[in-house]
Amino acid sequence: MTSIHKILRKYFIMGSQNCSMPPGEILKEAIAGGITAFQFREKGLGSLSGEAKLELGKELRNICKENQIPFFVNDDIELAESLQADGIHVGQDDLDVEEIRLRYPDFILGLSVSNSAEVNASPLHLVDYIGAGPIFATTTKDDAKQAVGTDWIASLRKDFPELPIVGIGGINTENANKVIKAGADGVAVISVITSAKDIKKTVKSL
Ligand code: TZP
Ligand code: MG
Repeated sequence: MTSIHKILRKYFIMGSQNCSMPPGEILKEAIAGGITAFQFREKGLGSLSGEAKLELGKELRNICKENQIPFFVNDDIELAESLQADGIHVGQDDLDVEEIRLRYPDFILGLSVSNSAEVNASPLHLVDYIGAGPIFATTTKDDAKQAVGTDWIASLRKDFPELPIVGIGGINTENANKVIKAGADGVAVISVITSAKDIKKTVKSL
């Protein structure tokens, strides 16, 4: 099994609401470009629910399986279970981390944190990685909190030398390097890939 640090390197997140072409096509291109993980995040304005969400999830899950790309589901634990996901990613207001850990010991478990108060209140010993951000301003998530900058990554790295950290929010081919230099194991991105003219090239240059 690949280490979690490597999995986080180029972590692509997408739901149909982020796409102006078929999500499966985008995912295949992103895989060809070299993403190291994928998260199905069907959420927000224009997102699918019920059977349609499940069907898209199955399609994307299969693409990941065929290409040996770790597949994560955002929030929806039942969906993660029925798609036999490799992992689940939750936010501060979602499912309880302790309960997930207890019920699904084998899932790779990720938790979003947006500031130090959240970090201090989170059971970090139970999670496999944190998603820290938004690092830069983003318009992709409607309820995104205040951008924290790469200095926060550096201070997290100092406080938690061993903790797997992926930076998220407003990351593109120009600034990804700053996030890694500050100490993150990887970058998690949505729009830089979903809106790219040349997806493969964009992923390569991240
Ligand atoms: N969580 C914090 S920022 C964000 C999420 C899901 C959106 C990231 O999208 P983009 O387009 O890469 O800024
Ligand atoms: Mg959430």
